Amino acid sequence: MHGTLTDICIYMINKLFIIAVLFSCSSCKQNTQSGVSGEVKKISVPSFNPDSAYQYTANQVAFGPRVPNTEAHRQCGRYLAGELKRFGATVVEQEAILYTYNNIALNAKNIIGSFQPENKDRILLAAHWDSRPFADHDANPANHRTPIDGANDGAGACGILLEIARQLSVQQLATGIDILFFDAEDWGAPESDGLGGWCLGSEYWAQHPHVRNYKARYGILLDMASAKDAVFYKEIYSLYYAGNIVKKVWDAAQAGGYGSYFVDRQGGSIMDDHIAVNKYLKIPCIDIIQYDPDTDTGFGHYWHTLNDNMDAVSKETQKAVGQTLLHVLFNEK
Ligand code: AHN
Ligand code: ZN
Repeated sequence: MHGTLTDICIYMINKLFIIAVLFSCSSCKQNTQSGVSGEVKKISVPSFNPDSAYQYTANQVAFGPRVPNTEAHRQCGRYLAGELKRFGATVVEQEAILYTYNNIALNAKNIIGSFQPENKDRILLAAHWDSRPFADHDANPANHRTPIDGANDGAGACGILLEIARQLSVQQLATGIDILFFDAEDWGAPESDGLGGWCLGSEYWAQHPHVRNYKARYGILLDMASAKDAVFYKEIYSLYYAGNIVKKVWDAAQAGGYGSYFVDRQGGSIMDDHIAVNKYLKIPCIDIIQYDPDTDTGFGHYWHTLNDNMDAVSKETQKAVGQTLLHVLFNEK
């Protein structure tokens, strides 16, 4: 095929073009992909800003514990919906009265921000926005009925997703994105009262999605994804329902230099908001959730204690998770 001077020149020009593309952007991370025709396609992954994510986290915590039926909860709900709108999403506030394990009626609200709502091809990103009404794992039993800040367990994951929403207001994707803030995840029964009562908002949404016949390629749930030195093990239900998505996300983390956060180990099986999405809607959905092998529960030491405050949140972890999500989304075809 080669041999003539013209052939060699074209070959050289092609090579120089590829080299030029590879080195053309220093401020953003770029990958290249060769299409079937041999042309080089640029993929630029935006840079996740952890200062923004941290600020969105702090703003939620500043309302006070976001326990359903409280003023802080109502105010934070308004804040989250307002931010999604500010970033150009179409917002649905899905209200429902949901009953706790001990039969308290909660005025719950799932908040859904949709980018390109008309696009049938979608990806779902989710986190719970409520915080736990009782610090039942606090070292001091006097705190066992005190509501928690839920800086990690709630606000941090929503902060990461708000920063993703901001990025989507700057740079559109080919895929439609739904950012779903589930309510009433964390009113599960304290161990002394028996089990159950978790994930009420996601159970409701998965059985009454905000649009008829809702479908997405896949879903990614974040929960406790912001703590200092957090490590993410591969959660067992996620592997069972959506092993290929676990692989996609863990590979993206590796490629972005965040392999020390996303380790190639199996974690626990966690009852969380991804279960209803898999079970009722059959949308393969994973849970990115911190696993701590050094605690009895497998959750971080701050879990369901009064120490789950802003001091437990790390910008580095938020960057690792947020950048990995952007890497996944912006490499989708
Ligand atoms: C259980 O403890 C059964 N699930 C944990 C779900 C959870 C609580 N995520 C955050 N807080
Ligand atoms: Zn919790």
